[in-house]
Amino acid sequence: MEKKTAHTHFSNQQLAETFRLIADLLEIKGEVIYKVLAYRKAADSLEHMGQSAEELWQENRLGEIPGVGKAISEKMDELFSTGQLQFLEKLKAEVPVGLAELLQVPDVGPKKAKMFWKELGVTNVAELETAARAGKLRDLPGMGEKSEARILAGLEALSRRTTRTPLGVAWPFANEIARWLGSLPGVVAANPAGSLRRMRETVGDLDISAATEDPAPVMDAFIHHPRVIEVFAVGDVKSSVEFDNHLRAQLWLHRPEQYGTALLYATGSKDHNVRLREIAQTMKLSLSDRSFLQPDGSEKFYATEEEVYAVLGLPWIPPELREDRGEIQAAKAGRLPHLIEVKDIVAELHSHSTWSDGQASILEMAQAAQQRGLKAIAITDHSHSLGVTGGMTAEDIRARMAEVREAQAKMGDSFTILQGAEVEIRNDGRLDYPDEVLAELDVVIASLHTGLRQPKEQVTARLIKAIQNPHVDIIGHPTGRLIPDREGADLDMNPVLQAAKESGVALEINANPSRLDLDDIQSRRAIEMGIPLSINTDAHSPDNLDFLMYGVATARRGWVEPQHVINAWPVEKLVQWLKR
Ligand code: DGT
Ligand code: CA
Ligand code: ZN
Repeated sequence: MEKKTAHTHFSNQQLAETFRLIADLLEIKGEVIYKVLAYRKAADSLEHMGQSAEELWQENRLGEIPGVGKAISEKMDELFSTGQLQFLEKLKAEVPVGLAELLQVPDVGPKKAKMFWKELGVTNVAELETAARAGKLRDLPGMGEKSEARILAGLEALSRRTTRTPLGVAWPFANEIARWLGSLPGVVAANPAGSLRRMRETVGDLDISAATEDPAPVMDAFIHHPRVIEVFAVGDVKSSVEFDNHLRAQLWLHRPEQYGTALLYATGSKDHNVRLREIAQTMKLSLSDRSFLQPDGSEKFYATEEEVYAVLGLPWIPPELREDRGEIQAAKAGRLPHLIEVKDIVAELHSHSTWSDGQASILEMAQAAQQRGLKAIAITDHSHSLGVTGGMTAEDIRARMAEVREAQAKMGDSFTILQGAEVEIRNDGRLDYPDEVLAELDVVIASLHTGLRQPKEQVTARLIKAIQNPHVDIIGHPTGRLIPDREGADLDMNPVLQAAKESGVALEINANPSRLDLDDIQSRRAIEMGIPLSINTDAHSPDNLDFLMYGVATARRGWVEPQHVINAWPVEKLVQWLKR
């Protein structure tokens, strides 16, 4: 059978966004909820399936997509065949399309969006902000000054979120694009640069550097990448585009002999580059994005970053340090830190199993950890007061011990399973378990999950009380922030760090890319004070163990070395420390 040809190409991501928009508009309109959910389910399937929906459509196989019934496959058929969707056009005429954005504002659901529209004529986020600032929301039914203030705070959070992308989203994507570039004919190297290579917790846009003798066909391929939806500028050296996930990217192309200088420049940070240029000037050299210009007007090119740094009398500086936070002085003095690496981590000390809200058994978690080269894992299921997670009672902990012992027997002597719990710090600073239960555990993590909005003094005192409990080993994700849109608790960090130092409690760098908590700067302060750190993934499934690289990257940005991190110590030393 002959394959169909599309009038317009749509990536899975674009189709998913179309169906999410339909779902949002229908929900605001007040359509029955099962129809709304059907569109969202189809959007999820499209995003998560490996195959292109367009290819399936060409072969009349849209019906094979899970969650896609007749109504939705007909809509995809119309989109591919005509580039348009009458149903959506009609819907947009009824419900202003800007209202869908309102649902992104924390605290605004479909009912409120509809009310703001019907009562105040608000049709988009900007108009909502104007109305909120003018104090017009507080008098609406079910609203008040407090809810108006929450919406304003939500609008601020949203503006932070829409301008920067979390590293956990950008990193896999940028590396996929760089790998693809690297595979094109004539490309000898391709690397993500910019803030992504420095592993900042969020990135503004992607900067990708590649080396080739023949830039034109590479640029051409780049701007025609199937996921590019807009091209802003095309040149021989630099192009800039937007991808279908709304990440913007610049590609910088240089000849291989200039690649070291080019990659260094594009990696930044700007402040780091400025310092390097100052050093060059003292040597009567001018450092550009491709070369050193000599006083006689000739240019010197370098293929590697090492050579560029060497000209400036410096050793190579790891990208995570390039923030002008003292790295150049340290490099000059030969005092760069020996930064921790993923391979230094020997134990995962924060993980969840089916005994709370994890998806895998204790044995499966242990096996996944061993496959990743680890020598130990602590299973730290939630305690019971965190109701939503199906946390453990004290009796559950005892029952779980049998499963741990069984799993340990299957794993053998070369891998250690530690009994642990992530214990809720209650609103008054007491822990969820009595001391005699805590005493039976190998690893006690104490974490805040609720009451994060308590006033500064109260939440600080609460955390310090937990730190001072002699059974606590680690404070999990200390501030409770979520990237990009939930600020952490309003902690007074100085007394918290002081208490951790005095009690010898470790602070966690939670490696989940939506936490990265402690952050880089707090981690650096902690190690400077001599506080032990622990880098953990907080895995709720075997796959989550792969978050480790993000936690290690945050630690590296905080100048952390292996000796600062308890789970980078040999297992015997770690176990000794846990018994202290
Ligand atoms: P971002 O995208 O906001 O997360 O941060 P970056 O660091 O990726 O910054 P971006 O995208 O504005 O620029 C990419 C790199 O280009 C940056 O890391 C350093 C370099 N760069 C940009 N503008 C300048 C500049 O004015 N002077 C110097 N020396 N370097 C620059
Ligand atoms: Ca950038
Ligand atoms: Zn956890």
